[in-house]
Amino acid sequence: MAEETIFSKIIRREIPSDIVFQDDKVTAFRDISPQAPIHILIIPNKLIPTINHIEESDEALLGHMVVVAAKIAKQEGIDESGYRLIMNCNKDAGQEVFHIHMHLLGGKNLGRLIG
Ligand code: D5M
Repeated sequence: MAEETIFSKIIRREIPSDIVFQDDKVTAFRDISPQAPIHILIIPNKLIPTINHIEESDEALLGHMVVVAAKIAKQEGIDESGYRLIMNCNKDAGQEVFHIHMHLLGGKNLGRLIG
């Protein structure tokens, strides 16, 4: 069994956080250390430690995370100006919290990441 992280407490609302969306599958909340004017994390309610732990049966869940991210981008008014979704896996990508999360970043020109 993987160890719970602080994100499980956020999902259960045991510690304060700025939740912008929650349903039976995912929770989305503002990042405590924002790297852009809008920085929201979308996480599955079930604990999956890293991208490497995603199973085929999780495909719909991962798709739902992207659908929710797009809805939140619209809600935040950045769907037309643009935004970036990022998921980090393990050390070289700088993953700090071992409960997968999708970073939704926007609200400014983020520059080019690749190319
Ligand atoms: O990103 C982990 C992210 O999680 C990082 O941007 C800070 C954020 N974080 C950590 N603790 C909290 C709480 N309590 N609320 C909101 N955001 C939090 P990674 O991709 O693992 O580097």
